[in-house]
Amino acid sequence: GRANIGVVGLAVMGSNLARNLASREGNTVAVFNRSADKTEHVLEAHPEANFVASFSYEDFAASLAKPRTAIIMVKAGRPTDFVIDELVKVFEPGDIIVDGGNALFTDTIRREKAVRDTGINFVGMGVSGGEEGALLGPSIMPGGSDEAWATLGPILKSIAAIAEGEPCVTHVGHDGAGHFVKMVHNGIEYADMQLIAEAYDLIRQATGKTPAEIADVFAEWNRGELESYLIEITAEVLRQVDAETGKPLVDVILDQAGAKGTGAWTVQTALDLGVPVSGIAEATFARSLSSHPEQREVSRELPGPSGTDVLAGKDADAFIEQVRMALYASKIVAYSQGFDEIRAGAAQYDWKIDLGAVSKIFRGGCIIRAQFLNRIAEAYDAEPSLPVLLTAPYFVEALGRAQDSWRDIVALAAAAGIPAPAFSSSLAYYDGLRAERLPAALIQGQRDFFGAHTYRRVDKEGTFHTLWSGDRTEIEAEDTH
Ligand code: NBP
Repeated sequence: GRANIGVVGLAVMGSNLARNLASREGNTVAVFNRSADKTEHVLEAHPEANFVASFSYEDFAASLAKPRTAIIMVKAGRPTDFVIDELVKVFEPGDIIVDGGNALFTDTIRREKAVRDTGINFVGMGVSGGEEGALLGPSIMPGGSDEAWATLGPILKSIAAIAEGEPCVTHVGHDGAGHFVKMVHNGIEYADMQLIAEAYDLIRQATGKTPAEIADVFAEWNRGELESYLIEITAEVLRQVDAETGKPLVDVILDQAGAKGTGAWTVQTALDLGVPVSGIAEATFARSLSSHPEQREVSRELPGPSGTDVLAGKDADAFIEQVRMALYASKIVAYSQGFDEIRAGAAQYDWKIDLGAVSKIFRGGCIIRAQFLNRIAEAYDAEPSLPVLLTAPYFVEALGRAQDSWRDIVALAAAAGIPAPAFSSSLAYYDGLRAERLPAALIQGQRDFFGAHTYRRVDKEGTFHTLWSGDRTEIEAEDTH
């Protein structure tokens, strides 16, 4: 019989997704890979799977029932364009091409437009959860048309992760909305990881506990409000002992963090949208800083704090609890900023994104899966147009509980000379939002001084300019800026 769904690209992600699809009742999965050896390998390794293999794009199209639905899982960028071009040649109007790779959302918007002109549906789909997620149930973020979703939805619901009885997939919005949300998911992931790393570093430096002992701290945290996949794996990593040296593995891993670019995309996009995702930005920059050994080498002798040792005589348990509070508060900020970027992206690109539904599909399958996301879902359920997530009652209460500890920890990190960029920038963001008056007023004055950029006043309507190089009287100006 003909296949009801197809997969192009049988590297790790594609082959696992194809196996996941084939494991569901009623699915026959058409598979195709540019190089035949990968296809043959997949067939040999998984004889039980209900696959129909093809070795050309023509045969692949012929093996699919209409309307044809195919998921592309190839390297993002040029390879994806190449495969789309080939599929467009052999598919027909009404068929559905899905890109499940890590595409930049602006590429997805461009591709969707181009493919739509042929009458074929194009769906950009974020897939999170890595290899294991693809096989056992990822978090899936499809964009594209309502028509495509009608066909695709039931298939995706059958392969997605399940969180509290609900499949971790929702039709995020049109064209590039799915890939946009996947991008921000990755940005939040960067922030969450950096915050955890800062918490570990502070505990280690302040209490002198070993990585294995700190693993116990994280395991304990994972039983409370911080419960999440990232906290769980942090305990695993910290507990790991290097077989070769007998040292904690974390002490033999080179301290230079890599990145594949989605954090940077999230920050670049946020800059364009004017959304202050400072936690994500700091996390991305912290990876960059770590990856410049030549700069770190020449900077090692820079003077550090000259005062007394602020870390001496700390009560370890009390300190750890303060760090936990600081981590929780900073995490609330990071997610609030990420969701703010999604909200702003939706406004800019005309997507109707249900932020509560997005938080729910993050609860399973993906890297940032956590209990915490239920709180976000509740916040948006209660107030769908909530302008700042962290002002939801639950978070206000949590921040109120945490903020004194958060301030202590940021102050202590600064006094001790321990970098905590994500902790401290999150706190600065929080205080920035809270501020009755911001020094932005002074900046407007400076801008007016050197560039006649004008300003508005607190006490009356209109736009004004001071004649700085003249008699310094104020005139009402045309609002041109
Ligand atoms: P890769 O990103 O390593 O891509 C390898 C696949 O791309 C192979 O099937 C290869 O075919 C195919 N390909 C290339 Br390269 N150029 C091609 C072309 N011109 N025409 C046709 N096929 C071409 O695979 P992956 O790690 O499985 O990831 C697949 C996608 O999923 C990527 O976009 C990735 O960013 C995304 N993703 C990955 C993860 C993860 O955890 N790894 C998670 C979420 C999303 P060949 O066998 O003939 O060379």
